Amino acid sequence: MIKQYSLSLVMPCKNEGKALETVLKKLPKEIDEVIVVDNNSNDSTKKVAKKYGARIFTEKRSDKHGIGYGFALQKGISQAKGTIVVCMDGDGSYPVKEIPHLAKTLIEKNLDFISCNRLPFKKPKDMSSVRAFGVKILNFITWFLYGYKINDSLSGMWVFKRYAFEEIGLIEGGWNLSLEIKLKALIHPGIKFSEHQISYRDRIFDLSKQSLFQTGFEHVLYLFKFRLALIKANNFSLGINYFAKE
Ligand SMILES: Nc1nc2c(ncn2[C@@H]2O[C@H](COP(=O)(O)OP(=O)(O)OP(=O)(O)O)[C@@H](O)[C@H]2O)c(=O)[nH]1
Ligand SMILES: [Mg+2]
Repeated sequence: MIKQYSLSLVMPCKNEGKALETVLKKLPKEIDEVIVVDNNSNDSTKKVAKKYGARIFTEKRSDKHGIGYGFALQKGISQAKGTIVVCMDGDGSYPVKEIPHLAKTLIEKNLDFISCNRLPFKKPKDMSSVRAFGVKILNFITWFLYGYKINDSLSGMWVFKRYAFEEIGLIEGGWNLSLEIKLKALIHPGIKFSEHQISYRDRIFDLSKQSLFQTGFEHVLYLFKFRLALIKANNFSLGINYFAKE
């Protein structure tokens, strides 16, 4: 609880047992509930989540590549009871201890949505150079197509007021949800969006299962498709006049 706002932390988890324990051990007292959305994990994910009193949900849907990241987040956020919702990976790469400060910033600056910016990195090993370059390309395409300057279009950590989620409506089931949630929050005239710097480190356990090039390609395609959909919906007001919203 911060001021009169309750806090829910939502984490999609697929085989993150070891990493999840390190996150839940450091949980700040201000967090009122933790939601873990599991997807057929065959490790200790559920056991660990239960040990720390998290609410556990199962989401079996996945996209054509077998990724259920977006579906898991949709499920988790829709079940959250907090007036402020925080989403992040359950792999220990995002800073759980920075949540109270981010939530305070959201409240005090009267914002609706904070996307947590990982760049620039303190140490080069915090993110591979291929991935960091990919993020910069996506940032550029976002600016080019939508007119918004964003530092980290692929951040997987967001802090937002629950009603913002109800306002924007999410549909992406795979990795594109990360772009979708930021774009929809950015372009929504009633949502005050901002980016805030966080510390970030590469995942601490297990090798990444991410297929960088396939995911990157899907992201580029998504950015173009979503822009086209806006044009078709006659949303021409969105253009290069709209620089960083804050
Ligand atoms: N429930 C569920 N969670 C998933 C699924 N795919 C990924 N996740 C979780 O979503 C979060 C983000 O996935 P990551 O594998 O960390 O993706 P990434 O951060 O791009 O890549 P690395 O951290 O380098 O592996 C993690 O907590 C995963 O466990 C899925 O299909 N279902
Ligand atoms: Mg990760």
